[in-house]
Amino acid sequence: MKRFPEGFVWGSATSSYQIEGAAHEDGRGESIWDRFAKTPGTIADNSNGNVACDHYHQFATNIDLMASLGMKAYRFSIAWPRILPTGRRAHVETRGLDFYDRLVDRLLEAKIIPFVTLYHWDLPQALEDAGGWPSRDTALAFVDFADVVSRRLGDRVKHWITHNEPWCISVLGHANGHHAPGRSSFPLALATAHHLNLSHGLAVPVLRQNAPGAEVGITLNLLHCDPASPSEADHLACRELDGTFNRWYLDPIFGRGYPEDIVRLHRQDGHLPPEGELPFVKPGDMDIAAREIDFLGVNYYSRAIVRSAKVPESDNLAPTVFAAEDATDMGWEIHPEGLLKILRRVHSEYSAPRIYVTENGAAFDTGPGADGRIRDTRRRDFLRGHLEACQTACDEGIPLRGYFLWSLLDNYEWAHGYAKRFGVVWVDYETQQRIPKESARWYREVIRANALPERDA
Ligand code: IFM
Repeated sequence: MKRFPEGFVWGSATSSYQIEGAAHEDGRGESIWDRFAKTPGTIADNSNGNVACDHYHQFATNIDLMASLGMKAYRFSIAWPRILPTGRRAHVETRGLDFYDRLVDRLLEAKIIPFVTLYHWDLPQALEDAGGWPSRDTALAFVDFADVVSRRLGDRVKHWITHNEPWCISVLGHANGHHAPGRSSFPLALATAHHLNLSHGLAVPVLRQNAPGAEVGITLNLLHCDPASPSEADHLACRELDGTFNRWYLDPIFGRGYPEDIVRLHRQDGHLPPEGELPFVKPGDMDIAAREIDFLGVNYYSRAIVRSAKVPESDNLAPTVFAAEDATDMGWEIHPEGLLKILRRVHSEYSAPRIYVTENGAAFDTGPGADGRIRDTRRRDFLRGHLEACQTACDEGIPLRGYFLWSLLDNYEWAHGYAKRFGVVWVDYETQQRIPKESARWYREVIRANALPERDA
C-alpha cells in the first residue's frame, strides 16, 4: 500500500447556507440566497436553507461524526449576514460570532483543524440592494467582514480561504442568473469577478495581521477542458472555455492580469468596451489581486469536452462523448485524470506554493437499503479514482497538502434544492437523522492508513 505524504490533511467541506439552517435566529440578516429561494422558479424543489441540516443547533453532533470518521480537518464557511446583518461593520452581531467561536473550540477539542472560508455565496441582501458584487464598495465591505471575523477567530484558526469559486459567483450569479442574486448581464459578471479578486487581495494582509502564522489562500473551481474533436474549431473553442473558466480567475491571482485573448473575446461580444482600460480596474488593483498567497484551493468535479458552436457541424470531426454510466447525478462526467492534469498545471504553469483540494465529490442518490445500510459504491469508486490522482500528484512532487471531500453531509445543493445528495453521511431531512454511508467508512480507512486500500478490497 502506497502511503500519502506524512501530515497529509484529510477532511471534508461544507458551507454555511447549505447546512446551517436557523435562518432567522440570533439576529442573522437576510442573505441573497434567502431572497433568491423565495423567487418562484429559481429552485428545483422550491426549497430553501431555512432548516437545511440544522447544523446551527447540531454542530456538536456533526463534529462527533467527523471525529468518529477519523477526519483531521473541516472546511466550513462563515455566514456574513450572521456576523454583519446589514453587511457593514456598523452593526456587529456578537451572537453570530459566538456561534463560530463555539464551533472552532469544539473542533479543536476534537483535534480537527478548522479551515475557514469567508465567502461561500451568502452575501447580505442589504449589500446586494446597494449594488452587490458589481459595485466596488462590496469589496471594501468584504474586507471589514474579514477583519471582524479574523479578529475573533484568528488566535485559533490558522487556515483562511477568502472566496469560494469566484467563477460561480460571477457567472452563475450575474451572467446567467442560475444562482443568487439571479442577475443576467455579462458585464456585471466581469465586474463581479474583478471585485472578488480585489477584495481577496485586500483581505490577505488583514488576515495575516489578525491570525499570526496563518496560511491564507483562495479556492477556485477549475475545469479540465478537452476539445471534442481534433478540428481547429474545437481546439479554439476549448482554449476559449479554458480562458473564461480557468485563466480569467487564475491569471490575476498569480500576477498575470486578465488574459489578453479573453479580453479580446469579451470586447468582440460586447461584454467590455471595444478598446481602452477595463472599466472596473483602477490603478494598483492588479497588484493587490496578486498579493502572495500561501496556498491555492482547488475544487474539482469534472471536465468539459468542448465543441465549437461557431462553425457548421461538418467542420467538426467525430466528437468525444461520455457514457451515461460515467456521470454523477449532476450529469457531470466522472474524469479523475482531469484532476491530475489540473494539479500538474497549477503547479507547473502557476507555481502555486501549496495546494489543497478543497472540494471533490459526487452526487448519487443512494439511500438506505432494507438493512439500513447505504451502499454507495459509485461514490466510493469516484473518491478512489480522484484520490489515486492526488497520490500520483504527490508522487510527482506537486505540493498537494490535503484533500477535503464534498461533502460531509447531504445538504442544500443551491438551485437543485435537496434532491442532489453529495454527502458521505445521509441526512433524513424530516428527522435530521444522520447515517454514515459505506463511502464514509471507506474514507475513514483511507485516513487511518494514510493510504488507499487495494483495489479489490
Ligand atoms: O455544493 C457545491 C458547493 O457549494 C460549491 N462547489 C460545488 C458543490 C457541488 O455543486
